[in-house]
Amino acid sequence: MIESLQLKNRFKEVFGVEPQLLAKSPGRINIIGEHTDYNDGFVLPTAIDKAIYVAVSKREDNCIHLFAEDFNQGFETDLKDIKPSEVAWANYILGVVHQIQERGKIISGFSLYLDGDVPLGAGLSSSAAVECAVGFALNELFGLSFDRKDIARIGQLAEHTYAGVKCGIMDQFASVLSKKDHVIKLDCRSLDFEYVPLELGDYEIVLFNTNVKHSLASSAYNNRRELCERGVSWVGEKYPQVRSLRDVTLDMLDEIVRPKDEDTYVKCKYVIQENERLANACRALEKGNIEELGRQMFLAHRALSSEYEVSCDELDFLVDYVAQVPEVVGARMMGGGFGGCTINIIKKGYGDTLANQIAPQYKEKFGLELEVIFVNADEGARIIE
Ligand code: GAF
Repeated sequence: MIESLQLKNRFKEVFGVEPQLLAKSPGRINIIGEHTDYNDGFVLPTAIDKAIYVAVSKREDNCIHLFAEDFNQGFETDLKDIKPSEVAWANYILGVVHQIQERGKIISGFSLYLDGDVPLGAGLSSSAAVECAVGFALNELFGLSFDRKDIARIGQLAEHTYAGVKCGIMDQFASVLSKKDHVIKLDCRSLDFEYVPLELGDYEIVLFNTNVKHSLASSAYNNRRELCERGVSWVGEKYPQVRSLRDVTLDMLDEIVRPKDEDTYVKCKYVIQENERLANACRALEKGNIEELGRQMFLAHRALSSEYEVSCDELDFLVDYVAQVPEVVGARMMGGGFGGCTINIIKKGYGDTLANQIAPQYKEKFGLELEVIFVNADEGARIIE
């Protein structure tokens, strides 16, 4: 957690004035339902108690002055000249400003300071947290009257246009709409959702960070999305009511997609079955059957690895390892894939012992440090003061 006083002091040091407003928006975890969001499917995420913090104040002119603590770097531009930049971190903010302008809202210049404790590149959606913290803060600062769903959508489109990742809505939605100690069962087609209590009994969630950051992750992500869309367009030629994989059955895939292309078939099938696993997992969670919830997570991992092919050796090693450990009931890779964290459902208090057991073997095999991260399900974006 980052203290308000620290944010205010740093803002003043960097920009020479007091901030008018402090806001935060968290990173997220997802229990199950991966790569389903951009296919109009279901997801089961929640925000975590690690967030991106922003401090902002209006300026007298039309300039934007930004400063990112993690990079110890500033960035300046004019509101009349908002375009993608070479400075990667600034794009998440510029993309949000661009989306606000696209919606015909007038804002003046501002200074914005950014800090946070969401580990970067760990698959905990620090980028969505930046977009949502910025969207949330500017909405309040300039009285733009966006609701929380608008802010999530603005963040998602910023990611599409300024970061080049054609992501779904899950990460931004979780960052702004989560409720403490609950997960969100989100229908990514209608954006209807319900809060499901995250009651794990004798178990708790522990993340293992592979510390792998795959440079091809965004192109592979966009490729998976294209394969899904291709499958939908083939099925749609015969069944015009079909708009997304949400409307596609396994029979339709067998009939139409499989004869055309096996790889597209396997990817589409994964998505349909992942929605089924999520439904099973949700029922199990609601009944307090944590063993069954965990079993669905292991199944999901296997499919993500061998069918959707978005895992990597490091993630597979960690999931295979814990699958042999009686204190672990479920584990899988989490998020877009190719690195980041595994999410594990572990007997309370056993996370550190297990991490200490795995870390030396992990280091020996991959030359990387294994990091253990404890998280709690927290509420979404908020104004701090
Ligand atoms: C990334 C994306 F940003 C999400 O929209 C989602 O598709 C996820 O990968 C995979 O489930 O986090």
